[in-house]
Amino acid sequence: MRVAIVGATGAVGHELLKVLEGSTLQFDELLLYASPRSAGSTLPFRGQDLTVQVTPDGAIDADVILASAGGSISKEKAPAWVAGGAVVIDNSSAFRYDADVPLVVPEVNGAAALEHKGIIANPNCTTAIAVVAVAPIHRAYGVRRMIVSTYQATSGAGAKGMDELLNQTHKVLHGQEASAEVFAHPIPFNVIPHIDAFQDNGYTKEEMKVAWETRKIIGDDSLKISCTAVRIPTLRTHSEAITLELERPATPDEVRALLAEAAGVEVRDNPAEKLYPMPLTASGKYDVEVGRIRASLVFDGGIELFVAGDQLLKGAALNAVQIAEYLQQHGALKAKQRA
Ligand code: A2P
Ligand code: 11C
Repeated sequence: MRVAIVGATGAVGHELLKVLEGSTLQFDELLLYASPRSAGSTLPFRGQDLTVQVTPDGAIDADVILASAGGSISKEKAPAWVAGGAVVIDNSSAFRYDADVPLVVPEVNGAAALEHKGIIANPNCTTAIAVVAVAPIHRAYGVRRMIVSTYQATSGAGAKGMDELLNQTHKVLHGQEASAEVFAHPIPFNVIPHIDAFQDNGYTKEEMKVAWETRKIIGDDSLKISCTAVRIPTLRTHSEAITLELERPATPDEVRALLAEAAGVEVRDNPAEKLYPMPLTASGKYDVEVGRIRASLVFDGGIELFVAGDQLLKGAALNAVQIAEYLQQHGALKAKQRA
């Protein structure tokens, strides 16, 4: 079994290597690809230095390809990878809304991955982190409306986003003016309510992704969702305040008990002990932290909560590897015959 990472040198690529190190996925060989800029460089994996190769134009001789080099690379190259016999788990938004491409968070709709036609899409990080907490509530109480406000880390814009936060903060602390290249405005000591392109309806694409993708993963087109997505000066964890209107009333204790049993969730909810989700505690963690669970003052019987999840892990690399693990556990990952 051969696994390939396309975009191995990026922020998500690095996390893919780390998650694969500890993964239960059985494979014999790992191939690393990036742009010509990185060709020949090496990355450590299980005690070896693996050489990064230029991403080829055509097929890659791998059984699973974890793609994280951006939407345009995936759009251009994934059809050839699939034609070459690989299953592509794509971290970009290139195929997420295609009817024949499953969009998968294994804890929520893992079985959808088994229906793939070659490509399985990994959701937008903001969506993946939210649905881990919201899907169990939806199953038990029926979510009717969902209002989300996000606090998104710079890693959402890749390694260059994290670099911009660190470099520009250093500049500000040394009395220099901060400029912005990756983000729309300087990010140090700021919050920016603008992630991805503005749409005709006044929402950004990031905000619409949360609505489109949550509906597809949860499998309920009637779910009403609105989101305000905001970039904040943190490194790698996205936090989200979520308000839920429910079909059947729930109490905070019931939701706490439900989420304590939910896969991929760590309930961190004891305000008296100053215990709640935060980037500082959620970064580097596989589980999504959920807390501040309380009765909604707006929707009778509804619930308000706060989540924090590592954008590079559950929001990207971890979820992608979990999809591959799910396929293998269900006998749906076969190594190609090689001479
Ligand atoms: P490279 O490091 O060689 O530029 P991030 O999301 O952190 O910015 O990472 C993007 C990833 O996508 C990197 O691994 C980057 O490689 C890779 N990448 C960027 N452009 C291309 C390309 N044209 N072909 C293949 N990989 C690319
Ligand atoms: C951000 N959520 O925080 C974005 C990054 O659709 O995969 C991920 C974009 C995507 O900037």
